[in-house]
Amino acid sequence: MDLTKIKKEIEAELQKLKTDADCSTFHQKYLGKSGEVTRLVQGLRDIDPSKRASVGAALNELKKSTEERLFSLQNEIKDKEFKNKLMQDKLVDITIPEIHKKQGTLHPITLITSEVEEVFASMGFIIEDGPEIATEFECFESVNIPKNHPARDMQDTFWLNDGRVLRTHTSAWQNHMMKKYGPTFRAICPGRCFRNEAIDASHENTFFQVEGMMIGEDISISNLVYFMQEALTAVFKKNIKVRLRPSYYSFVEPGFDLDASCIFCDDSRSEPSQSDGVTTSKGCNICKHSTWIEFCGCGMIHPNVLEMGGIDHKKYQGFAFGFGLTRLAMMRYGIDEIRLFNSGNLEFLKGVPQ
Ligand code: FA5
Repeated sequence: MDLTKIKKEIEAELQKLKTDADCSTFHQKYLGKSGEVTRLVQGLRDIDPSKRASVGAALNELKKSTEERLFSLQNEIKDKEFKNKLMQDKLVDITIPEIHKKQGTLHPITLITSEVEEVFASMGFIIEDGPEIATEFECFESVNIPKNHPARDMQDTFWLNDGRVLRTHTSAWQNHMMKKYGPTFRAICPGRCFRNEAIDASHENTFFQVEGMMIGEDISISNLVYFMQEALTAVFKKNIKVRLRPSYYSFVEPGFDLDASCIFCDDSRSEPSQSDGVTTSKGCNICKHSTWIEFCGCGMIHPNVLEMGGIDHKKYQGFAFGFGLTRLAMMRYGIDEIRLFNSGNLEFLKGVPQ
């Protein structure tokens, strides 16, 4: 088995990858079920037992490094392809003179929304769009927050004269999605939300969220953990771990806060380290040296909420989550001031990588 030769061949092939389709062909050729590296690993049983351990270790290393290189190259390529597609999209008004077209950039919320939609759509989620004005039933009662329930105080609300509200969360669209799609579906609903809150560097009165729901038979929290981990890994192009902490939201039972492993931390610093006799603490300033960042609320949909959506809670279960899309954009593009998003500041907009 000539490992040096195959290593060289793999390296040369990796250099040639230009499109997402090239990456898939490469994966099939080397790492797929009957790929060359896979066959070498399978062939280990036929080699001299005295050499098996060392060859096995070298092969595993080759497989792992090839997978990692491919994963990061494929993400880079996909990113480029996606951005090219966005820039060519019909969203651009072709009647605008050429000179203006070149000056424009996409708003970070537009970019992050498209990215999140693309990731969830690739995992089979329907993309829903709910209205920014909701009835009191949609925003509160349908998600198990009756009148006078203390949970209403957590979301300071803008009321309209006709008794409707500017939705305080995208959960206001949960009831509609259940009635529209019935007892088995998965969907996300991104959109603008409003809360009558004091504004500071991380709180706006107008911000974006994404609601996610998956309902069916035998759905559990493991499904939620899997999808969130996959989605965050794809958005941040880095392996992200997630963990759950018990929390309270009246529309889920049990309810959790989901933390993501800190995207800003150098992975090698996930434990305290020592150099020149000085111990430095783990993590970074952004995760307050915990290596975790609080990401979203989630849980198993409360039986009352399923019933109000016309779904038999004894037969079907589901999870729901809701995360701050504006806050995600802040993390993704390294923006530390939320007020910039609605400021109309062109310098800020031009600075966001397209
Ligand atoms: C909710 O709004 C729940 N509807 C989320 C949910 C859905 C829980 C489904 C369980 C199941 P919360 O109030 O924590 O939860 O808001 C969710 C996210 O919205 C926050 O984590 C934060 O990222 C974002 N957010 C909330 N208020 C603001 C604000 N004033 N400015 C910017 N982002 C905000």
